[in-house]
Amino acid sequence: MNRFGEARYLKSIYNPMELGDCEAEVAFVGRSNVGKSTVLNVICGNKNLARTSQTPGMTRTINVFLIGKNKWIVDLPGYGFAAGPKNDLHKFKEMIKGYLLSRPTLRMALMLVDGNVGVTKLDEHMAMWLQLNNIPYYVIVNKCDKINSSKQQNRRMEIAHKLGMTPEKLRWVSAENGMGMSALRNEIAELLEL
Ligand SMILES: Nc1nc2c(ncn2[C@@H]2O[C@H](COP(=O)(O)OP(=O)(O)OP(=O)(O)O)[C@@H](O)[C@H]2O)c(=O)[nH]1
Ligand SMILES: [Mg+2]
Repeated sequence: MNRFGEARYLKSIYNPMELGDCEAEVAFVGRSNVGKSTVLNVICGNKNLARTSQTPGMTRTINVFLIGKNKWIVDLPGYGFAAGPKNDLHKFKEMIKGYLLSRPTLRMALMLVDGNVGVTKLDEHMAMWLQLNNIPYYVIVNKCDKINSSKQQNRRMEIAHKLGMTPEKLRWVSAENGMGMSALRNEIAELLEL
């Protein structure tokens, strides 16, 4: 049975140390505007759950969504957002890393990459940092609807290569047309033991 429909907003936190405990959690990480909040909404079948925007820098706190008694899906601010006060960049970075390093219940970081933009330096750094810190992660390529079908094969190889993984390991999705979403939903259900 699909329990994502019952997901609801729980809280927004600035300081990861104040998050409190849960039973199990997964978290969306990735560049600003890559579609983290949108994918979360599609997974839960509720487009009003997390706030999304065409402009980067929408999510500015650690936002927690609750499923069941005590399982979380966490939406993080994006990295690499350069507009706004310079201090914000540093603040977001600290928030994201502080969160990722302090959660023993984190089952998987769901790292989104923009299929149309490809892998940026910041994405490479994040993947390396996750590896260095032994944080398990999936790479999910979003916005696949924007990739010309003739370019898909090359893009796949290129993204995999830059992140040092085999192409088969990439998850290929689109929040726009729903591609890959039910498979991803099933994987998250398994990770959280829903
Ligand atoms: N074409 C297309 N657009 C998408 C897709 N997923 C998200 N978007 C759009 O991308 C924009 C950014 O989406 P958000 O979900 O707000 O991105 P985010 O990663 O949460 O951004 P921050 O909160 O700023 O870090 C919105 O205009 C979405 O509608 C997709 O699969 N395809
Ligand atoms: Mg967001």
